[in-house]
Amino acid sequence: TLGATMTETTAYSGSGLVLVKNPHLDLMEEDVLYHLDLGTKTHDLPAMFGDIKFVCVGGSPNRMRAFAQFMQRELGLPGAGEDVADICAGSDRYAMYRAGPVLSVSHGMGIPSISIMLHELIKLLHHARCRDVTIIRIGTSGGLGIEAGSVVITDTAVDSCFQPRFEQVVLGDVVVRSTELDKGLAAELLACSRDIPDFPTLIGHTMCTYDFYEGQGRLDGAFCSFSSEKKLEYLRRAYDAGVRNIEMESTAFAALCGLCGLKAAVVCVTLLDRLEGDQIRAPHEVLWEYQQRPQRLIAAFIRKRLGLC
Ligand code: R2B
Ligand code: URA
Repeated sequence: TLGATMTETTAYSGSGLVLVKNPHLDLMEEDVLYHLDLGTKTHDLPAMFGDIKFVCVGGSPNRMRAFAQFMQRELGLPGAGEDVADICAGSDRYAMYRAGPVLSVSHGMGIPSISIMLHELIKLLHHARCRDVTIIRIGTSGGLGIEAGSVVITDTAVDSCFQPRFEQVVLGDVVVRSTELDKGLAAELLACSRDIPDFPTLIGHTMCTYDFYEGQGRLDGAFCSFSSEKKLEYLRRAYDAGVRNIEMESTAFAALCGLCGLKAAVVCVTLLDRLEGDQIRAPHEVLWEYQQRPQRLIAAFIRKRLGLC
């Protein structure tokens, strides 16, 4: 049986530094960021990353490389059009690229994968003494009652019971963490979307699940234990609770970034409307263009923040 429940909430960093709330870290002579193939003794992290102001994370390594190349062009940086180097090339778990003040990192699929990456990324930002970092997850999702290709900016990440919480078992106890995201940042992103008229952008709740198939109410997995009616009843309840899209990382992302005082946002494109089906049938070119949409919005946001437009 599970033990007591604790609740932890979002932190505020007045200094703009990343708050790593772990007393053990200070006692360590060296910190090896194993899955990133980086470390405090092997790399000069302040020199490599000290000036990073924007961190963008997304599931796929190739998409995050494409995003870094796109940002290189958008920011008019030297070397635009050339290849970018994978900073984590020594690890085949995650990929990391940089374009000026922008770091682009892949996180794989699902909460366990993004959690491991975030622990090491947050420590990296701490060791590098980065200040005033904004972190954004750009991803894909299934939409709820909205046109495929719409971009959803998350106001609140909720779990499969539509609650704004991230639960994790620590030493046998359930630790509950808040999944609040930065409201000001979400509003700023929505304002940027007004200058990109070619696709709809909206603010809504994002539901985060532990599975793509049964966990998201799909009928087309290898197993399914419910009827089509039950599925639609669940998805409509989610819609009525304010959920506009479904993905697999947002609660952990919001909770871990919130705990260390990082200003965080989640911006995902929807690949289909889950009230209309389960399978993703759009052609590759269409899906490829959909995946550009969050990237275009974030590029506009970063350019605006840097005073480039
Ligand atoms: C969105 O897309 C992936 C599943 O296809 C998952 O990582 C997510 O959150
Ligand atoms: N990613 C998800 O998690 N769900 C979808 O339906 C599409 C992409």
